[in-house]
Amino acid sequence: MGFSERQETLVKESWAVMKEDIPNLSVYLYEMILEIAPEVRGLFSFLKDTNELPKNNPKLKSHAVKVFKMVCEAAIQLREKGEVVITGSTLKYLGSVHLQKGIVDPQFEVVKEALIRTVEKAMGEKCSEEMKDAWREAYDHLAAAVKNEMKQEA
Ligand code: HEM
Ligand code: ISQ
Repeated sequence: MGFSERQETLVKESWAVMKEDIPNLSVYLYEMILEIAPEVRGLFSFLKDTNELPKNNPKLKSHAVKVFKMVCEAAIQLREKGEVVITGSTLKYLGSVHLQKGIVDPQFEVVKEALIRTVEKAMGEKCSEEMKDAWREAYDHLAAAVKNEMKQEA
């Protein structure tokens, strides 16, 4: 099943809302990740030496924003081309960062679940199963591209 225009719209619509609340939502994304999988704390340079979330850390925010934006970008590409294409050097870089950190497949599921909870939090009652599925699908394709690159580099 392809990615429909409606799905693309759902992702874009929610991202437009999420953008207005980046400081809170980026912290929330990490909170959800750590709630589901506390053991990943040690992987993040800005979390490993603290027991809390350094809310004003620029890296914390910028990484989360990149993840949100990349999933949104993936939705647009899926609709336009039927696949996710991350430009050459970005994909190589992401592959090497995650390979070096030793990220494994189940952790991609953790991030997906945390992302969906963040969409729910942002959208409140405007969130629907259809909207969450659109995010899930876009994320899965993006994650597949990153995992594939990790395999190439391993
Ligand atoms: C770093 C994206 C999945 C853990 C990064 C960076 C980006 C990114 C953009 C920042 C690179 C930089 O600017 O230096 C993504 C995307 C993912 C994904 C798009 C899925 C599609 C995951 C997963 C984990 C993870 C599943 C596991 C918990 C990390 C860690 C870093 C990182 C530990 C390094 C953070 C630091 O200490 O600076 N990722 N990531 N990522 N990612 Fe991911
Ligand atoms: C994945 N990689 C890097 C940073 C992240 C921040 C929040 C959620 C997932 C992430």
